Amino acid sequence: MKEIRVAVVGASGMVGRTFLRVLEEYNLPVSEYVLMASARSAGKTVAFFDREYVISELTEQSFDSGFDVALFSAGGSVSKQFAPIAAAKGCVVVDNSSQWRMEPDVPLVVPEVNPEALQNHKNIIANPNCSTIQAMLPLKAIMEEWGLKRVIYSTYQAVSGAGLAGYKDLENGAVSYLDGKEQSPQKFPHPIFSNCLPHIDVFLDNDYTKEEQKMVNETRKILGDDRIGVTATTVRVPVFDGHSESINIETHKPFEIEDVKKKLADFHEGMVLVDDPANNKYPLALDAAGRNEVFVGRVRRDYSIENGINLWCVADNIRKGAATNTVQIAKYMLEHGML
Ligand code: 3JM
Repeated sequence: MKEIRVAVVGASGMVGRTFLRVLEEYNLPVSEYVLMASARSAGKTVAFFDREYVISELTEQSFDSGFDVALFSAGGSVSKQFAPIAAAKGCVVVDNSSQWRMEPDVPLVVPEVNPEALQNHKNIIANPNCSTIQAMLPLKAIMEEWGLKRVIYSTYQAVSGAGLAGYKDLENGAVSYLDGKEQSPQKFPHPIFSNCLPHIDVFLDNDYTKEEQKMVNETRKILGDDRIGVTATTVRVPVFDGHSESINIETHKPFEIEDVKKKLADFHEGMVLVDDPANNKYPLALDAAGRNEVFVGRVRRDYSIENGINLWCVADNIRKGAATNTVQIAKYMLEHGML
């Protein structure tokens, strides 16, 4: 396999730091890594593989030296400005933000689910929202056998999804609360410790949050069927790492619940069935933290409708929900001669 030149854009943020850990683990054939960030973080050094790397400032000239792929996680506005510049220089951008996801010529990819979408692109590939990514594995597995009519998501999302500032609000909030003081959140609109906030990203005109709308739109695009009914309630909970989701599913065809469990267990090595309620075994955020797989369990029939399933799905939102999925896209493209 050829050796590639890789840029990491947003190397100092929560997802960017995890890019570095995942890249070390995957150890792709790379001739050179260049780490980039905004002027604020430029000049900082970070440990990566066996040495210290200096983060360089992202500018309009950053991609002139020729890169095969750039992994972006520096927010929507940076992606909006710089992804087209990199793409025009022949660099494939795999972007973590919501900026390009719903553009028709931008593939939105979970490699275990829809790698075929990578066939046609204009050098920008989008990484889906963290909450969407993890749900795609069980939904695709079920869709293959029984078809999907309707999906209802209820999420329990970690503060790491709001970056380092989200972490701080939970840490400081816990200390204040246990000291009997008022919490003074900087990132979230309300105290997050001992609380649940049914508010992630901004509110839209239809009274959904943007996070909820992303889950609806992205699910249909990735699974390639706009007729699937999808709705979501997304909630921030006082958990540091790992998103948990209750997923209620209505299939087109009847099923045996044991067949559903078997299908989920056998679908892909990227998904692990943890479903042994008699021994208190089910997916947990603390167990998923630091892991690259998606965990599913609590698989059971929804007796309120004819073909209904309930399940519980957990993943590390910064790994599979962001960094791992992005690196897996790059790896897939490299291995299939697309870079
Ligand atoms: C998850 O600053 C930004 O543009 C980031 C906002 C953001 C997004 C997004 O909309 O790209 C924060 C956390 C996401 C996401 O993955 O959709």
